[in-house]
Amino acid sequence: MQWTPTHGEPYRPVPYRPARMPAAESLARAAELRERMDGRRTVRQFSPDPVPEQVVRDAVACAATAPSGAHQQPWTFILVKDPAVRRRIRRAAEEEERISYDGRLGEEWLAALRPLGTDEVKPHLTDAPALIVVFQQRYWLGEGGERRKHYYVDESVGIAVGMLLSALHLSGLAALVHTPSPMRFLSEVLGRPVNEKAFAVIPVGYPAPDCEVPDLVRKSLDQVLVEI
Ligand code: IYR
Repeated sequence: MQWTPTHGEPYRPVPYRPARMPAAESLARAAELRERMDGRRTVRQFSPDPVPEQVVRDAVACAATAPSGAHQQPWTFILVKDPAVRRRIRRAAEEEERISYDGRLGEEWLAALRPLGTDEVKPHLTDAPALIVVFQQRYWLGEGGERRKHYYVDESVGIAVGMLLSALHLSGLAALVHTPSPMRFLSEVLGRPVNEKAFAVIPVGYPAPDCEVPDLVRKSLDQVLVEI
């Protein structure tokens, strides 16, 4: 059934009866998933090798199953493969990032980034074979220009991006959440409508053969989970 925005009309309840997974299987799956997810790393050095495009489309389809405020699904994913467009994005991002790293971020922020060693040079934007540029739809825009506010847009799009990163990783692809700031140039380069605001640029591909990642340590479960 084709989705159309609802406005006050109640949904019709339909049965939801997924077969209950036996506990033993649940435990085994959870443990395996935990280990696989722990193997995910943010990658900044990409191989230019192409990726199976349908894997990326399927990962976006997974992301688009995310829950959202009032089921408004306030997201658009732009898959950029065209090298010329990726070069334009890189040029514009590096211009903004240069200003940011030259001081716009402020000393405290720059100090927080120093351990990662990031700077204004962003080769991943042109090395990775694909970019997924995620836009949030701040409001719904009808064809006649009518507007309807969207709710919990940051939360909804954040959840969708988390699901996207999980799907990409579990399908064997590496990714980076890149947030050039300010991101307005992305709307211009990609010709997006006024109701959409760029949220993140996600290069997708395989790690370069000489890829390195920082030896960072994750917080333990004890540190992040409080059980009451
Ligand atoms: N957007 C900049 C700066 C940056 C900010 C944070 I917070 C990071 O975790 C990493 C980078 C950049 O992409 O370099």
